[in-house]
Amino acid sequence: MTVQTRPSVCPHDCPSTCALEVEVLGPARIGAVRGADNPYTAGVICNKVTRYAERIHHPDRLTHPLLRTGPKGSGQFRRIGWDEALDRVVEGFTAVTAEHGSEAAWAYSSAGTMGLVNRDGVFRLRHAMRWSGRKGTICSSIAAAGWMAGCGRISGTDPREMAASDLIVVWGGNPVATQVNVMAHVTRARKERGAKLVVIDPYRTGTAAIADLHLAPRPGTDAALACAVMHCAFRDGLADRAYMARYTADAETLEAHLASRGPDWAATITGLSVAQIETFAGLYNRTARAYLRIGFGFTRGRGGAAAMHAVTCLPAVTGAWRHEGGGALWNNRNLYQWDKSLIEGTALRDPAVRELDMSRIASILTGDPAALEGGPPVHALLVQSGNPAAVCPDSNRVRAGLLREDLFTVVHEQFLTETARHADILLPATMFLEHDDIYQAGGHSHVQIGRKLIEPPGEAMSNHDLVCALARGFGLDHPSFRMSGLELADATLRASGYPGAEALTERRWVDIQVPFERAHFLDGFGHADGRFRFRADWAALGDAEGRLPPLPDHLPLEDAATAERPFRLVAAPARQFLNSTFTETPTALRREGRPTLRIAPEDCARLGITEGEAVRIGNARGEVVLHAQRAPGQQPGTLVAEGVWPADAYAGAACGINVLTSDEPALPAGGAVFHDTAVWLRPEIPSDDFKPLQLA
Ligand SMILES: Nc1nc2c(c(=O)[nH]1)N[C@H]1C(S)=C(S)[C@@H](COP(=O)(O)OP(=O)(O)OC[C@H]3O[C@@H](n4cnc5c(=O)[nH]c(N)nc54)[C@H](O)[C@@H]3O)O[C@H]1N2
Ligand SMILES: Nc1nc2c(c(=O)[nH]1)N[C@H]1C(S)=C(S)[C@@H](COP(=O)(O)OP(=O)(O)OC[C@H]3O[C@@H](n4cnc5c(=O)[nH]c(N)nc54)[C@H](O)[C@@H]3O)O[C@H]1N2
Ligand code: SF4
Ligand SMILES: [Mo]
Repeated sequence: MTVQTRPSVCPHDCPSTCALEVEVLGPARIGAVRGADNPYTAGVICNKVTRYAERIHHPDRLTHPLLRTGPKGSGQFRRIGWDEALDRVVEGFTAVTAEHGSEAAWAYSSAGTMGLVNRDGVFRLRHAMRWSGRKGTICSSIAAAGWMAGCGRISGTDPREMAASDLIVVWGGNPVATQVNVMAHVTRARKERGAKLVVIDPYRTGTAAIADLHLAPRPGTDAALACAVMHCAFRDGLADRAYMARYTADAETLEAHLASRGPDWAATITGLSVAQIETFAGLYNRTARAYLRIGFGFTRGRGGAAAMHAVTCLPAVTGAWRHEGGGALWNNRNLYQWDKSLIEGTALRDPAVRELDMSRIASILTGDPAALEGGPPVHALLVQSGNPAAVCPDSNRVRAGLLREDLFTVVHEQFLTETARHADILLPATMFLEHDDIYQAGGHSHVQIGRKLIEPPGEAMSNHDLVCALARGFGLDHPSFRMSGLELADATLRASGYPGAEALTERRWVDIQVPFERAHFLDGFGHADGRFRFRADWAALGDAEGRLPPLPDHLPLEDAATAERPFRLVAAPARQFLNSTFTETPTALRREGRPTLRIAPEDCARLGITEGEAVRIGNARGEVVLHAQRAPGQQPGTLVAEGVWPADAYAGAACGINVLTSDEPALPAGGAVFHDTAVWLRPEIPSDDFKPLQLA
């Protein structure tokens, strides 16, 4: 047997977008996957993808189109041919739009693949058909608004510069689980320079466990911590006044505003001690080469954008942006200069057609007029590259919507996910090694190409090919519908000023990192006046009512703990899963074990909860049963459940963790508040007269 090693790119929704080396064992078989020698990937990838053979050659892959035969959601289907499947989809959508108008059809697409051709191609189909659009809020809209408020452009310090940092602060992210190769760069800085690692996370994550300092604030209180750190900088003469005068606006206003927001004030809000806050403030404010590696987690709350803005103010006060290894990175998306007009069919778009907020699919499918923006109910749904039944907030209501008899649902998937179970027509999708695509990366600065390396199983079809086939069925004509995925990739690369597909295949990646001055905003921030804004213009970012605080501050916007629901739940990512992806692979399931609830030792003691015991948590939206895990390192009152497990992994009722989360849109412009949930907790004792336990 000859083993060839071929280049590829990880397509998953992860900031690392790793460059890969894939063992190809035959026309339709792969072996091990390794990290490539790309300057950022540096040979390190997560073990989810190392063992990708388990996922791509999984016996449960969908291989043929299926037609529902049992009741909705039963998962009972029979095999049909592609021609019949496409005819039925076209007929179903045509009937709905003839009766209810084109906006009654909705293409819900998500980020199962991050390849531009296969992720975004469905946009041109929906533009051409005038179906309702999809506001892409599920992941990053809160964080993006918060970053934009201060910096005005979404990019930051090259992550490779961590090698030159003396302090790395991982704020509200858990890279050991969620983007492991960050840790390779952190480890190097620690070894070579003795850099310190600080982690700010409500629980002792894998990253926090190896940090020099772990601060575990109450969830949703990061803005208060950030304010106190800045207060100390002004108080201790460590604010860089020359830098602020040159690069920022409203520094005096900020200083005056922060005078009353010191460590005592922040300690009350965050639950941290004054000493912890002073230690961190001293470390941050006194280190020139201080790198903030900012995660998404702390922004997944109602006040998340304000928290992000507050954190981004730190290097603008200390002037850390001026130094190599200093500054901050959340995401690099604005570095890329894509011309996606061909992929997205931009010219076909009618801006008058409504865009529905994907994070609110629960309210949308159950007919909430505000969520429907005053338009018609959704009667035809195409889901591609997403599993909203599991990953979206308020999943009992998502499920109720998917069970509607007057909803025609088409799902394009690789597996029989919870969403796929609710399909009327279920179509099999390829995986990344079975089609061509191009990729950008949020966590670094490389444009990459992933070529088709093996044949798909059965009749699985790529997103691109499905979009083109449906376009033909609807009688649409646009040049992009006649191009292959590779041709579309090539045309898009060239139109964007990057090497064409063949040249990029040869080179493997193009590093588009900008010069130091630009990456560090030393040639100006992204706003018209080039200045960092301590005073955020939230109205311009969509907060019409002005509920977010213009200056960095703690505003209690969260789903606050009450006497009835005294705990705050963080629904964090699991290391072996990627959202709901990989929950089908045996090794991931075995390593994760079962859905657990991390409970502070003090709470375990007070409530008499023992390790491994079944506990039930709930609120007005739903209830879930998990197994207790005694978890030192988090504050009493904080609960953490890792992973979007399949519903049937939870003991008792078939419902997952997102039955508890709310689909209330975050300020200023929407976004899901996954880590902002108040719940009650009780031991799982099957008795009707059991009352929720409360904190003393
Ligand atoms: N293994 C694995 N990797 C993944 C994913 C996965 O599910 N599993 N998901 C992928 C996706 S889509 C994304 S967007 C990224 C996200 O990756 P991250 O940026 O790491 O963000 P989150 O995944 O939301 O959560 C990270 C951490 O935020 C913490 N957190 C929650 N609330 C707060 C708070 O109020 N304050 C602070 N300081 N911290 C808080 C959580 O406890 C958690 O440890 O990861 C990607 N990579
Ligand atoms: N409780 C809780 N919920 C969360 C989060 C959290 O932290 N806590 N994180 C949220 C975040 S950050 C995000 S981004 C969302 C992600 O939500 P989703 O984007 O829905 O992510 P996944 O659950 O990974 O589902 C992606 C699906 O796409 C399929 N897929 C992959 N590639 C392809 C392809 O090429 N074609 C087709 N047709 N299908 C494909 C996969 O099989 C998988 O079922 O989840 C959110 N949900
Ligand atoms: S770390 Fe992220 S990008 Fe890298 S292989 Fe794993 S999932 Fe893919
Ligand atoms: Mo995400």
